[in-house]
Amino acid sequence: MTAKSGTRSWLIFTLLLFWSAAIGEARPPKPQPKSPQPIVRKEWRTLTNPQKKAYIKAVKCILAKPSLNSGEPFNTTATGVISRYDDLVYTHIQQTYSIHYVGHFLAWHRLFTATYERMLRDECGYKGAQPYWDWTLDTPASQWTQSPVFDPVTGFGGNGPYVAGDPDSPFAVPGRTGGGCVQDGPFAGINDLVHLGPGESYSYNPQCLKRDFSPYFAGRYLGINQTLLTLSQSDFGWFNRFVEGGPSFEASGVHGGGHYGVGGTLGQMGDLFVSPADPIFHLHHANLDRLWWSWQKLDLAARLTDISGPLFLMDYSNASGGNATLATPLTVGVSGQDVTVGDVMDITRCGTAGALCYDYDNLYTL
Ligand SMILES: [Cu+2]
Repeated sequence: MTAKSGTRSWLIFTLLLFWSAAIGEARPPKPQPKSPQPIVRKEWRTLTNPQKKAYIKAVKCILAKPSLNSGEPFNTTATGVISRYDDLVYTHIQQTYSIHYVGHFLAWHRLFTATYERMLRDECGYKGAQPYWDWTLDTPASQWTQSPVFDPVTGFGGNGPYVAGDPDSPFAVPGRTGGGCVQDGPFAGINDLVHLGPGESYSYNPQCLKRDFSPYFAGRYLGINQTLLTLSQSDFGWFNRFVEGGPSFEASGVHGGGHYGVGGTLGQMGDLFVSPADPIFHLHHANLDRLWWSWQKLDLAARLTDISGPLFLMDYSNASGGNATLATPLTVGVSGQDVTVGDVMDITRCGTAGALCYDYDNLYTL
């Protein structure tokens, strides 16, 4: 063999090698890219202690990350919007009148808590799913304060000390027992944990986290009977009204049960505007979302598109406008892309832009 023919056969060999590589012969098939699988939300008390710790650590991380609401054209009066956590509280305050007592109440809050879950994971390295709080397990009233969710070591801490108020005030939540700063747990002793509120105020107002437990209220509105009565409603309009209840304490549903059972009159959870300032908010709303998904799953084919209820606050007779539809827009401000109600009807959709991708480990059943 001459040197020249040796070079040529090497060239042919190399070409053959490339050719066989190009058509993929003698190689294991390339794995197909997997479609994303829903992450699974679990009840707080079923998490292991390290999982609980990891969640609280991620919450503290979001509380410390700088806000994305900065520069023009951001509202210069909103000086209380400092952290990523505040970004969510702020958008809730801004929209309070248009996301409560409306047909898209559950859809908006589903998006809101999923956005928080995504922030914990993408911005703070949290590996789990958003936990939910099945409050039916903490009723009757006599069991309320013993909830593992309020545990000082493995939970969110408990009640504030009693602060007297006028029992005849229209804002006096029946059975309230606290009202001061939380005394234990991961959020105790922080005098500027909350930057916004009370009510609609956006200007910097450093406050502690306050709770004003009403075990009576929780026992009355968060029991399994009330929950299953809600689940048994045959159309979305009635289901939603059972969840939200009416504006008076007496007419509360499970939604108000959690808010006033924890926040009473003086705690953030009892404040319609600034309630997301208490990290328990998202565990409560995850369970309301789980209740909605439980309801949807009872007749999924029909209920993936069943939406109704007013576009405007308590406009149940449609005097001011029409009803929410699948096309009704939803926004969480700087923290996520704008979507529609139709985009959040299926929590397990995954894959497409703006779609949700989570599930629950178990559901309520009738
Ligand atoms: Cu809300």
